[in-house]
Amino acid sequence: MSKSAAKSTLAVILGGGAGTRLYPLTASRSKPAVPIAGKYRLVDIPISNCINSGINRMFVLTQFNSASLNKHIKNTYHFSMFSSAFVDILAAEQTPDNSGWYQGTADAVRQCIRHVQQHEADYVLILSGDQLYQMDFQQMIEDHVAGGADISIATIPVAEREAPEFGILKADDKSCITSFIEKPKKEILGEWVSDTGDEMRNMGRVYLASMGIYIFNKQLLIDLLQEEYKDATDFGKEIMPKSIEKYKVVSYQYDGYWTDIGNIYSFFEANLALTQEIPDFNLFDNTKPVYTRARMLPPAKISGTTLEKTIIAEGSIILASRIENSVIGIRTRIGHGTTVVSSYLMGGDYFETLDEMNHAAARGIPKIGIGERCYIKNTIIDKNCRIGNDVRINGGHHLPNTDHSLYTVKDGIVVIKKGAIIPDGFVI
Ligand code: ADQ
Ligand code: ADP
Repeated sequence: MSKSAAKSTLAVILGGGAGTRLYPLTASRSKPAVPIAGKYRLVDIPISNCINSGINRMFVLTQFNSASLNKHIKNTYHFSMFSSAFVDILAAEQTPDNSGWYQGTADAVRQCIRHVQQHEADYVLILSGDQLYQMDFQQMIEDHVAGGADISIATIPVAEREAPEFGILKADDKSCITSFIEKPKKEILGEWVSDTGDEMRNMGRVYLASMGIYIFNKQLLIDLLQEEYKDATDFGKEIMPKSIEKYKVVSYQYDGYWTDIGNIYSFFEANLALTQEIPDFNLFDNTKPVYTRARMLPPAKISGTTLEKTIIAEGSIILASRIENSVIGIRTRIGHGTTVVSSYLMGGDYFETLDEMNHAAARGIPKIGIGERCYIKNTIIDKNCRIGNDVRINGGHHLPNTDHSLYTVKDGIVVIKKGAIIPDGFVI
């Protein structure tokens, strides 16, 4: 039964709304294409979870189909011509009379529902595109089917500090959801405490939060979006609170590692957390690989560098003095005498040739990568940046939020914009 339930499921990955929370990383690419963990893209996480759960038909909904997203999906996920597997990007068609696209998650799924309709399936799994986790959806689908649910919501116990950022719900002893509130105010949280088990209670995690991961019976989803709630724009704000009154909506509690990476701060933290000795998110798990594009890059080359809790992706050439608590992405070049602390360097899309480097140098433009004797801390450096020599970027809460042409500062994290040219001696 399990295999056929997963086989009878279509996944819809919500690739991002207006994309302001991850700005400037989304200034020139769609959110699913944002690079994470040195060599992957955001969209690789939900896609890998689906593939590892036996779900191999996926739609990625995005506001715009950037060249990098298209290329990444095309070059990464090619399935056998004899299988029905696919990953299709559905980009919003913004027309002068259809400005409503940005309205929300339900609206986005409604606009692609004809594509869902065309495929044979009993269930639709709806996923967010900006979360880091490794979850077996097969188990969730099995429970959904066995329990005769109309809708299932994956839930996770969270603490008081985080609860106002999520949909919070209560369920009865059969896991049927009895009440749901989207992003409750701190003052009313008291009414929303659940019995999440001893272990969770000891950590203060007594609120059951929606992970924004939903299973719908396919026909019900179509009916809800096209008829019953045809004006609803959001799952969390409208469809879920309304549906629990009429349908069997079930909570599927998940206790593994799961984190939202939808804003610069959480994105930064989740990347750096990968450098811990035993990270919560395990890239080294044989049974749940994270897939990405196979690039055929040379191994990283490192000389004279002291490395502490650092991930270095392939194709990098590192001469730095010291790197700690950092993620160094593909094709990163770092010059002599440079120190990098608590930073995520996304790396480069290509290697510059010697001719190109000399040509740039003649015009006073630094090479792609980080120059010599720099100090970089609490910083994200987007792809293809050219950081000169003796540059000092010292991120931290002492810096106010700003948006400069070369970088932004958000919550103490400096983000150097894609392709930025930072001249010698520049200080942030
Ligand atoms: P949020 O994450 O705040 O809460 P939302 O901003 O609607 O909800 O985004 C959900 C996902 O859909 C994100 O990945 C987002 O990028 C994407 N998305 C939003 N609008 C989109 C659009 N028009 N087109 C394509 N993708 C779009 C939701 C739930 C809460 C739950 C949290 C868990 O509403 O109940 O607790 O997720 O993170
Ligand atoms: P990734 O390794 O991140 O998946 P790709 O290998 O797809 O990225 O390359 C990223 C982009 O860089 C591609 O669109 C590629 O055409 C582009 N690119 C390659 N060489 C150069 C170059 N010399 N100048 C500018 N862009 C280049």
